[in-house]
Amino acid sequence: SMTTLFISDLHLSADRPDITACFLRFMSTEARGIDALYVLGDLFEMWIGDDDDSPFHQQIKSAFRQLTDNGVPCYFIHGNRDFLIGKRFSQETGVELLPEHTVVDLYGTPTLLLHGDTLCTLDEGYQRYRKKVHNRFIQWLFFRLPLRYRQRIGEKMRSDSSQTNRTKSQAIMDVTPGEVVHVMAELGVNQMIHGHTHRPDVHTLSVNGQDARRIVLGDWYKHGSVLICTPQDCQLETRDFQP
Ligand code: OKV
Ligand code: MN
Repeated sequence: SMTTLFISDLHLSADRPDITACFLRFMSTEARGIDALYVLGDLFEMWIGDDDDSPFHQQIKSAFRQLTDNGVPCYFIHGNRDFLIGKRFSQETGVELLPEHTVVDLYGTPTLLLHGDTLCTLDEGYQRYRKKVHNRFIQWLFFRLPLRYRQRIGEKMRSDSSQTNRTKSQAIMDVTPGEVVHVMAELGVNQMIHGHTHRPDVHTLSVNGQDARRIVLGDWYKHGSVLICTPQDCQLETRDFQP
């Protein structure tokens, strides 16, 4: 108690039972009895609709249901991979979906929570793609397709994208420093927590002449990664897949 946990970029999939096991252990041990759990996007490697009800998805959903039934509030902000998570997922899990930029009071500090992909403004190709797949009419068309077609489209788009990303520079794929300051100033916060870049770190910066802090969450590719916040401080930690 008096602890809030933040995770992101787990990229859960049936192909990575090691990540899934680490996540399920996290949910049934250290996430129990905390003040709140925030998932800041890319919980799943892909999401093509809440109607994809595989045993794998059922297992993940029941882990959230168990936590929320036990009184731990769980919140989710969409990532660039699982932006189609919707109302049905929320109802089945008890997880509350939050807007893409959300300010919360973190033990007295107004804190902006977001996935982080919107900060990567130099990646113009990605931002153009994002605008298309976030368009409500395009999503309406996509959802009219049978699940199997949507799965096949997802697989194709993922293999095309891994080709594209190999040729993009690290600077383009990281956040734009000016955009960070702009968004924080606009929302009047001096603390921000996000994921997406897979570069866990705590950055200090200046916003309108005030000291500010940007905490970047880590991914779950080689080990689990969690941000532990108490009224005293916030700490980035890792968790071994095979303890
Ligand atoms: C998620 C990413 C695949 C990046 C497609 C309309 C359209 C939604 C979709 C299909 C793909 C999500 C939902 C996936 C993220 C990729 C490839 C790159 C960079 C349409 C609405 F266009 F077909 F009409 N998609 N899936 N990528 O497989 O989960 O984030 S996904
Ligand atoms: Mn991401």
